[in-house]
Order: sequence, then structure tokens, then C-alpha cells
Amino acid sequence: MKKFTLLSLALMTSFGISSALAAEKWDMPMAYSATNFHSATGVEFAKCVTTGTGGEVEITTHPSGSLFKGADIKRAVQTGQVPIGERLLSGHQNENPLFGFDSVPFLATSFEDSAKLWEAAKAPLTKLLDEQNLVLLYSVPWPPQGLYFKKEVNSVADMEGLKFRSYNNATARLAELTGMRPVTVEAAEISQAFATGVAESMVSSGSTGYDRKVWESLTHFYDVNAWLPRNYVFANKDSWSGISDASKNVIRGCSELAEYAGNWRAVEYTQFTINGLAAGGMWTGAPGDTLKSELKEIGKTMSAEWLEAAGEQGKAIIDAFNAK
Ligand code: PCA
Repeated sequence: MKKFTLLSLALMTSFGISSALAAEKWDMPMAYSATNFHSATGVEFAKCVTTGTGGEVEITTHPSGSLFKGADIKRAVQTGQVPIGERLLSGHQNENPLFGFDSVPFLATSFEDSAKLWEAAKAPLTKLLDEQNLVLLYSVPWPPQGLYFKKEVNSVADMEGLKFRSYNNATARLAELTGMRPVTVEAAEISQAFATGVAESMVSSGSTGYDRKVWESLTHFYDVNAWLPRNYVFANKDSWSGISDASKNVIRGCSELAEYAGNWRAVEYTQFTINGLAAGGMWTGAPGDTLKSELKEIGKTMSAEWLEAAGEQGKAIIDAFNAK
């Protein structure tokens, strides 16, 4: 009888039943609202991994900063509090300027150019994250960034003194160069920040304005196409080392699919959300010529500053992008 039990245990093990018992449950914190396309992509990615690994790795997403706030997600994954997460890549620009490659104004202003810039930046960013105990899995861009206000704005002079919600170093710098006052607010908290007057303008995608119903407080969206910042999904290196090669392969496959699908969701969400802002009562359209040319000048200053800060590695990314 004893022998039989041992034999059946050995058989169960060889048929993978024990690995099913040892299934990994991976909680995945995400910073943006559940309805946002990044979060939707994350849910599909989680399903793909859970199904593809036969439950060996089961991922559950937690949108809206409900598990960890956006600004805390990277540290939580790095320190192994959670094995996987999603965050805005340029949110780490204060750690290393290289993280800000996607927020250089007017460098890559279309989805096509954003993809090329990512191709140029992916290897150095993967290495940088690896040195921080992180494994890069996939990255999806936000729609192009435009300017939001509570009034008509035709020049940089019209922005003087406004409280400007920022989400990374580049956006805070943009505020300084346009004479505005930057205040950092997570996307999950902007509706309240605008409603209470903590902020009265921002640069972001139509998507975030739509997700947070900013027409309740703001009136104008200028389609500036300044840059397309990216989110990325990343795993803790130790958690990653702890799973089987078969699971790693499945996760790599699901990541490629998520990057592809997420990109198309972003493309489709762009006009849909700008239409949504208009339906909410906002004026939406292109900036006037004066504003456009003043912003271009500020873009030149910010590009030079970024290149200076990011040094040789930054230059290599720009050169590789320009060569594509
Ligand atoms: N939405 C995010 C980052 C860029 C974007 O379009 C935000 O505003 O926080």
C-alpha cells in the first residue's frame, strides 16, 4: 500500500500534477483606470499567461493604482513585494535620464515614429532594467500628448502662472519653460485635482482626459502631438528565474502579442477619446501658429537638455532612430 502511494505520487509528479499544485499566483499592479486600453491589454496578457502556462503562472491585474500607487509600482516589483507590474517608463526619468527617451518633445510624434524610437531604445532600456533586478516584458505607447486648459490659449504668454499637473520630469520642465507652476499628480487622482483647483492644466493624451472625464473641469484640448510616452510591463528577476523555461516562453509569446495588440488599441483609442472629449463639451483642435512655433522652440531647448543629460547612450538612441 505504501509502495503504491509513493508510486502514484511519483507518477503525479511526472505528469505535472505537482507543478499545478505549486502554481505561482502573480498579482500585477497597474496605475491606470480599469477601462483604459493599457489595463484592457494587461487583462488579456494575464489571461494569455494563465491559459498558456496551464495555470503554472496565474496573473491577476489590479488597475487604478489599487494595489500600489503608480509611483510605487517599480520599487514594489524591484524589491519582490509583487512579481510583476506596469508603469509609465518615463516616470523613472529622475533615476536615469535614459528613461526619458520617449518624452523628448517633437522627436517622435506619430505611432510609426514611436515604434521606431522604441526599436532604437529597447536594447539599452532592457539592459538598464536588468541592472535594476527587472526583466522587461512588453511596452505600449500612449496616444500623442496634447495640452489641456480651462480657457482658450493662443500663446505661451497665456499660460503664465497656471497650475500645471505633471507626470514626469519632462512635463515638469515643460511647465517651467512655459512659465507655469508644476504639481505632480497621478493619473488616478487628476479628476479630483482639477475639481478642487490643485491643477488647472496638463499635458496628456486624449485618452487620460477621457478616462478621467476632465470636461467636468476643463474646457480646451490642443492636439499638440508633442510625444508618445510608453508604459511597460516588467517582472522581478528572481520571480522570473523561479519559473520553468516553458512558462518563460509562454510569457514571452504573450508579451509580443500584448505589445502588438496594445499598440493597435492605442491607435484606435486616439480619435475615439478626442471625440469623447468633444462630446463631453470641450473644444478640441490644433494649436494656433503662434503657440505651435513657441512650443517648437521650447522643444528644441528640452531636446538639447535631454541629450546633454543622457550623454553617449542617449545620442546612440537618437542616432539609431534617425537611421531607421
Ligand atoms: N497618460 C498618462 C501618461 C501619459 C498619458 O497620456 C498620464 O497622464 O499620467
